[in-house]
Amino acid sequence: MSVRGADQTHRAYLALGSNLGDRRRYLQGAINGLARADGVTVIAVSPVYETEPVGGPVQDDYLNAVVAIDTTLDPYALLDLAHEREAEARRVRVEKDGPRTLDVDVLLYDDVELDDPVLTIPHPRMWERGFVLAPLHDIAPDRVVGSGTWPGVRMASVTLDLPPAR
Ligand code: GSY
Repeated sequence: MSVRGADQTHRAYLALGSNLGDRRRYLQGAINGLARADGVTVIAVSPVYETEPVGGPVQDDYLNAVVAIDTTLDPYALLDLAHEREAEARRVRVEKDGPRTLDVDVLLYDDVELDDPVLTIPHPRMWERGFVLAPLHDIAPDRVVGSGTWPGVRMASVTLDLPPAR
């Protein structure tokens, strides 16, 4: 991977998901928290989708969305920031692929390809996940190959807001 100078801005896409508690509040809290971080500007927030759980135990449906950011953070610092947002939502890892207050995944970072034990970009399972592709297609159609309709994914009745300007 090569990432240019620290002040260079990179376009990244993050997937957000929640299926526990006040799902919309967790997603909006994550977006606002990302926007508060140094070196991050939230550029776009997708529509929200209500989605059937993929994998794991029987559990409630998720709300999923994707955000586009411009960032001077490198991919690893961005991953740390994603984990901080999950911790802020008091996410507890009880069961693999089980219900969660908040999941934040780094999907894309410019056209960087990265595969090591800490981080894989593009996200290795994103191309088979309608709950990622539908909202990503809405805000970055050029980054998605496909029809724009995916099974188990329907538009939710809630929306998310762009965060307040800093
Ligand atoms: O990988 C993200 C967490 N997750 C999800 C999700 O966000 N949405 C849906 N529909 N299913 C999921 N399974 C897992 S694990």
